[in-house]
Amino acid sequence: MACRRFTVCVEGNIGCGKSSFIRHFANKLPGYLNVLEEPVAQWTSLNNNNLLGMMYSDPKRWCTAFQAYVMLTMSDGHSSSRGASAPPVTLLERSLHSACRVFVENLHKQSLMDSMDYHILMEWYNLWVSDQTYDIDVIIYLRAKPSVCLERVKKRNRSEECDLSLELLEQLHQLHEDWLINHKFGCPSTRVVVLDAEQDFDSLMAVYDREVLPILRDFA
Ligand code: DCP
Repeated sequence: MACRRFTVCVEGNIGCGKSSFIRHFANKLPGYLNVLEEPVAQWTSLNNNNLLGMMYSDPKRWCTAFQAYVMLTMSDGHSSSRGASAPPVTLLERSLHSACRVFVENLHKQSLMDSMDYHILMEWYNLWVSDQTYDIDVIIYLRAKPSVCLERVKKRNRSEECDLSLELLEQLHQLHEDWLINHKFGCPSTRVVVLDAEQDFDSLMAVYDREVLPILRDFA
């Protein structure tokens, strides 16, 4: 068991509360977990450019560059969870998989991403995931209605997301459902735990402790 690595990945719509979930368990199990928060800071400061902001301002021009960079930074995260000195349990916020199965898929579906760009990113994705480094043991899907996510996005007021629409959240919600509930695309994990992420913060953390701590502790 000493060499076996266990990877848990948190997925869900923008604003569903993935960061709070990750920080909660990082505080709860210090030393047990290799916690990898999503590298949003890297996306907003690439060579002094805010690529996330550029993608929202002009998606047709920048969405491929942005998603290619997201995939690269995510791939770094997956790899770091396999290092010899990494703790046995890694908790990832999002993954290379949701970048492709949800975001790239949606941009292409909405005709914002060119078909050639889409196929090239998918070829990179297929190459990456043929390696076990990108396997996930458990996916925790924080499921919340798009309207609830929108309220939270508005409340946190991230400047790049000031024009984020309910329509976009509905599209992304449907793709999470297609991927994790309806199994329309290949799923990188045999185990998907679906949690209702709509309650208030304190009730949520109590549910998360009850449902997720045993999964993490099983391996830690
Ligand atoms: N994003 C994107 N494409 C990706 C990953 C993220 O366009 N492949 C964008 C969507 C958001 C921002 O990056 O504007 C961060 O999105 P996440 O949902 O990954 O993270 P949040 O911080 O919104 O998560 P939560 O609110 O659940 O903590």
